Amino acid sequence: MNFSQRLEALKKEFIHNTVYNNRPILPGNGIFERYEKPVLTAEHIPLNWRYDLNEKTNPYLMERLGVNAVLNPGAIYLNHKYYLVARVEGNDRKSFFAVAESDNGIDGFKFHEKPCVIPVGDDPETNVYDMRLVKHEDGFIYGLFCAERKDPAAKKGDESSAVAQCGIVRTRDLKTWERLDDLKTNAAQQRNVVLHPEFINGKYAFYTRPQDSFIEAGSGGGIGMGFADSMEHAVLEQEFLIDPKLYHTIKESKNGMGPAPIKTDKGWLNIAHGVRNTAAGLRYVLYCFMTALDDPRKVIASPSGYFLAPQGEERIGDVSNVVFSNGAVVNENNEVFIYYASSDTRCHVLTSSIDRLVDYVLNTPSDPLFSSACVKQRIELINRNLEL
Ligand code: M1P
Repeated sequence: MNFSQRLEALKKEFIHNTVYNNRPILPGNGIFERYEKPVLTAEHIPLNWRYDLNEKTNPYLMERLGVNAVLNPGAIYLNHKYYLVARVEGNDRKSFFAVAESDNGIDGFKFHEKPCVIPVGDDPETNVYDMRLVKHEDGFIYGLFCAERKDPAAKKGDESSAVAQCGIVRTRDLKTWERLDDLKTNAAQQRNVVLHPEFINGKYAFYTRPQDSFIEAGSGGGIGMGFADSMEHAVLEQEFLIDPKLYHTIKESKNGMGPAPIKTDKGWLNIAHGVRNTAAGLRYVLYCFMTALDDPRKVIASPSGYFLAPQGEERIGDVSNVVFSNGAVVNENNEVFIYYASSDTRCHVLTSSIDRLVDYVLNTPSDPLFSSACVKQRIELINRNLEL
C-alpha cells in the first residue's frame, strides 16, 4: 500500500471502530443497564494525534506516538451534552487528559481537537491520571486528579517507588485549566481524592484515601473526609474515616471514592471501588453507599457486596480483573450515566435512574459479614418468594 492508500484505509478503520449505535444488554439486573460496546477506547484517538500525516517526513505512514489505553474518565453534563475527561495513556506510559463529548452519553463520543493542557507547578509531576470533575456551588468546575512523582526517598536502583498526591485544577469551559496548589494532608500519599459539590459549614469538603505507600493503603483505613478553607491553597488538618476497609469483604485490601456523590432526596449517593486480594492479584469492583444529607460523613445505607464487577472481555486488559469509576452524571430527566473503565484499558457506560439507585441502596440488605448469617439472609428471601 502506498501512502495515500494507507491513509484511506486508516480513515475507514477509524470510522468502523468509532461510529456505532451502542445498545443496552437486556434484561440486565434491574439496577442498571450495561451496554454492548465500550464508549471510548484507544481507537477513538484521532489519527492526527498518533500519525505524522506528512508524506515527506513519514513516507511509510507509521504510527509515531501510539496510544496504549483510554481509561478512568471524569464526567460532567453541561448544556445538554455529556463530557468525559479521559485518562489517555501513551505507549510511553505517561497519561494525559483529553475531553470527549457526546450528545446522548452512550455512543458517538468524539475527542476535542487537542488534549488538555494542564499547567504544572514548581515541582512538576511525572504522571497525571484519574480526574474527578465536580461542579461546585462556588461556580467553578474543579478537576481533582492524581499527581505522581518519583519517591525522593527511593533507594538507589529503585525506579518504581512513587509518591501520589492530589493535584487540583479549575475551569469554566473545559478548555482552559487553572492550576491550584496540590492538596496538603498529613498522609504520606493520597489517591482517589474527590471534592464534595457543596460547602459544609462554609468549608470545602474533600473525600480522601490516605495511604502508607504507593500501592498499599495500609493504616490509612479507608475513605476519609477532611475540610479546607480555600481551594487555592487547600489544606486538610484532619481526616475523618467515613467508610473503612473491612475484613473478608469486597473492600478488604483498600477502597476509594469514585465520582463525586450524587444528591438525592434521601441522601448522598456514593459510588466507590473496593479491592480485595486473590491468588491472581488484586480484584477491583464498584460498590455503593449512602450518606446523610446534613452530614456526608455519616453512612446511612450500605448494600451488601459489589454493585459492578468486571464481566467477559472487561476482565482482561493491562491490569486485569478491574472495574474503576471516577465519573457519573445525572441529566434533567434524572437518568444516571455511570462511566467506568475495565482492566485499565477502555471506558464503558452503565445507565440507571436516581429512583432505581436509591431503591437499590436503601432496600438491598447489608453484608451480615458471616457465612452463617448470609445463608440465613438468603433463605429468608427464598421463603418470602415461596409464600407468593
Ligand atoms: O489498576 C487499578 C487502579 O489502581 C489505582 O487505584 P487505587 O488507588 O485504588 O489502588 C489507580 O491507579 C487507578 O488508576 C487504577 O485504575
